[in-house]
Amino acid sequence: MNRRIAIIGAGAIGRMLAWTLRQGGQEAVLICRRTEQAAALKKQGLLFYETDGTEHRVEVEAVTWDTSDRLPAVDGAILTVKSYDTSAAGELLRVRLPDVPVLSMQNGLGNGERLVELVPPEQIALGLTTHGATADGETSVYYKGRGRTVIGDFLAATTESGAKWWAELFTGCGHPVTVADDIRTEVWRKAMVNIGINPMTALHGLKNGELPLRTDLLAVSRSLVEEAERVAAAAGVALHDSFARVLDVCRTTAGNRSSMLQDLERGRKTEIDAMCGEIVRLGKEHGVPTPCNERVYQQVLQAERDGKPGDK
Ligand code: KPL
Repeated sequence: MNRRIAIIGAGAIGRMLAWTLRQGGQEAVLICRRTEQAAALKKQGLLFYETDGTEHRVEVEAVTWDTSDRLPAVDGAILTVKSYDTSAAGELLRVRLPDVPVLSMQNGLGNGERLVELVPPEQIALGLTTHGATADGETSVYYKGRGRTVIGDFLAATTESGAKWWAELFTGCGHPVTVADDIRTEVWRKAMVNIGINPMTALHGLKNGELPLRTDLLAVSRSLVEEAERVAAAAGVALHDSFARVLDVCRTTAGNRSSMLQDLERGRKTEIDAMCGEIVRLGKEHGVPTPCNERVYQQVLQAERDGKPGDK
């Protein structure tokens, strides 16, 4: 059956998912922040580049989210906005798309918790993907390599599983999805990797593979992750070996510049609030001290204000 899916956030992952849906014969409506991007997507379509450089162009619908642009009726909505825009996107869903299943494919902690303030919990699924994609200009996306996508229901014991619906939709488009029974733990596990890598690479202008070579900085990363593991345990999420996973990801993504480093280099707001910021907040709630996360959180906020990464 043909579905029409709204994708809120037309960055790399939003564009990759729009392409995937179109490939599978579904409709995609990209909801963009900026009028120029919506206009460019409407005019030129979406350009998808395979890893060998082969170019594909597909037509997509595109609208701007905070104007009076009419939103077409859709069967579901995917959030791919940065974590600091989750509440704004949730408000858009509440007002303009109140009854559809929602899938958050975002970085960091707390996205489900922000959404549930605006969208009924049984409508929410959370997802993670390790497929690589890089956005270029307003309309292009470069596919960087296959990964794995997992989706799970925000309410673990829900009877009407939105996660299964999303998994069938994507699998039918040639993008296999695993349904996770405990997506909360998966979200935490991924967030641990981001907490271990993103702030220290961003503050010191390092590629992921350079971090393990700086033992002084790596010790800070270890403290960030160990504190965060204690907070997770207090919040009922048992995690093990998070720092070993950080080292593993530094190795497998050695040439990458973390998303936080790229944000600082471009003078943009980072997702530190959904990483160290959320650890500090939850630490206070559960009575777990988080001095290292607090310090690094403030350092990244300062670097955002200064508009640049620090020195190596
Ligand atoms: O997800 C990432 C990010 O940069 O945000 C990692 C895994 C650290 C890869 O760069």
